Amino acid sequence: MLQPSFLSRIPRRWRLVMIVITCTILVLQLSQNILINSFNKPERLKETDDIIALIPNQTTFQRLKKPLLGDPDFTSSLPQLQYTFKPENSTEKSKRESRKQSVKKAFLHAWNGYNNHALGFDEIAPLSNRTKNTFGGWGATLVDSLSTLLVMELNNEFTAALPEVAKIKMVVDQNVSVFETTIRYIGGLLSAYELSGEKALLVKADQFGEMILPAFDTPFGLPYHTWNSAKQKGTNNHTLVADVGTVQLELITLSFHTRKPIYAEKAQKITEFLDSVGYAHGLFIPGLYPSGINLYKGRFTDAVCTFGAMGDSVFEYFLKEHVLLDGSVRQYSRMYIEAIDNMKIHMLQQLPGTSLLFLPPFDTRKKTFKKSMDHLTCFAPGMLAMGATLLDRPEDMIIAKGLLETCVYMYRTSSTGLCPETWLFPATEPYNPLTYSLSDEEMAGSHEWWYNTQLPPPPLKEKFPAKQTDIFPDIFKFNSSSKNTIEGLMATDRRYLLRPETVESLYILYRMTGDTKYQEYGWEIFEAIEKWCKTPSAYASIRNVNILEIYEQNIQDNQLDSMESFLLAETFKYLYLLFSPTDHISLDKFVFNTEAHPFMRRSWA
Ligand code: DMJ
Repeated sequence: MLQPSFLSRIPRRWRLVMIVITCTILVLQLSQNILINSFNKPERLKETDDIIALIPNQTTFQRLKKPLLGDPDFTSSLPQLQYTFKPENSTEKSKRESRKQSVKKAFLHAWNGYNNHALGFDEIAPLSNRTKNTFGGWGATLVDSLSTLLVMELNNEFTAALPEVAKIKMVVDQNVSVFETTIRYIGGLLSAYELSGEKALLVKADQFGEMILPAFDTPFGLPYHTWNSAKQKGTNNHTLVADVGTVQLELITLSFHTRKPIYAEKAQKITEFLDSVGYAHGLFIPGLYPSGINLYKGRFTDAVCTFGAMGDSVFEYFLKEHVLLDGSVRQYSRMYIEAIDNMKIHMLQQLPGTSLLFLPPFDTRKKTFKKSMDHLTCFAPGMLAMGATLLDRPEDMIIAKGLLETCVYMYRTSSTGLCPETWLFPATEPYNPLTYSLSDEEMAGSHEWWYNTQLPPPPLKEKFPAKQTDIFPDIFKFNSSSKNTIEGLMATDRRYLLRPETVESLYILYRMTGDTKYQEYGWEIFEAIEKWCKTPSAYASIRNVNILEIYEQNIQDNQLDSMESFLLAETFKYLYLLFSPTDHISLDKFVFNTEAHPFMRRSWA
């Protein structure tokens, strides 16, 4: 106990400073407690209870006779996603089949290269044939490829890979991304388990799950960005919204198969966190989550919301949780709709006189955006198209098509036919459904209704007829020898990293609309990958997608010694499915995790 005589000896100024400091600490502590308590309000956890109740107490999963066609007993309570295709004629069939076989051959080339030079390591370096361990050294390419081996019916290769999977040892003294471990390893193992019925794969997925569980023991249940399983330690207090919001599909499915509710509980606690945050946590616009999070404070650390790097898959997972659980938990579609509605109001940009749409990162506090977009954002067309049908939002299909045309445009206007990692776009205006894709003449013609508020605007359907194939003005119809580009639209990061997002959206849009132009776009992309990325042992990323044609002789000089596992998990899988019979991995029977591992859709109610 401090004596009054001691206190009175401290100068008055210092006593005041001490009081101010003590009060500040008390206020901070109090507000932190309020944050934690407001997040843990019992009513917020209702949906957690709902989802735990859905986890069966005994597994109902049975090995299917034809797993690639999905569960024959499942009929969704959600709207049908796939277009009703007419039977194809023999010419169409042979063209499609030959393209499918070419993609399969390309996948096998990469798979064999990995097997011969890097089996058990995370990646093969495709130029030097060295090995890389970037994701814990557990064989990322091996595990990430399993579901593709099954989808491509490479059953001998799949069986030969199983003993290698059995050799994986969990504990490593390395900081490994919790997000990547979940989407590549747990997602890859679970999907391959569902497609093959190989119990050992589920056991391994469960081991990975147990390994990362302690990473979720933080004040708000948000997992560390990286986790060291040997030291049982996370790296720091900062993580990303895509990291915390992209574990739900995998953890819920893991609970379903293991009958251990703990995984789904951890996943749902994160969703509850995102559902409960508001202005006090740094969320300025509902649903537009900024990308950085301090996991100890339960607050956003920046204000920039993006559908590209660091934000992307959180939005994808709101919709896919709705699909996985077949609409039985309403929270996910509510959160998805809130995000997409505000994205359309605040973020989406249109380029006057064209059908091109852009979705740039957006500062939700200053309400400004950078005029740039990255290839990662090209997953959004697929997501929006699915949401359009599932949640009856027809305008989102129009937006999906416009965004996809932009992504494809970036491939078709580079000198290699490959897409840059990021690009800048010219002056745009905010997306407006009434003026989107109108030419100057059409705008002038619509002057009256546009300026005279007495007149009702024309109905949306008339502006956007069902047939969308010819929405491009003539200047955008070009072949590879006449590459028109738009002034001010330019690549900033000119690398192509073998990314899948555009072909992912092409597969989804093709399966949903039946429009064969999406197959043609996909084939062009595949041919460009074959030409520019192939190496004697595998496939390489590209330094510069706009390399001058005189360098065509030295393709190797333009290649980087890197092939991420998503080429095998995603890019080749989506291309293969684009040219497969349309009931093969149907969107009405499967939902893909963000690493393209198909999970079986089932009834939960
Ligand atoms: C993949 O690992 C996943 O698709 C992830 O969601 C984001 N990007 C890469 C591929 O580009």
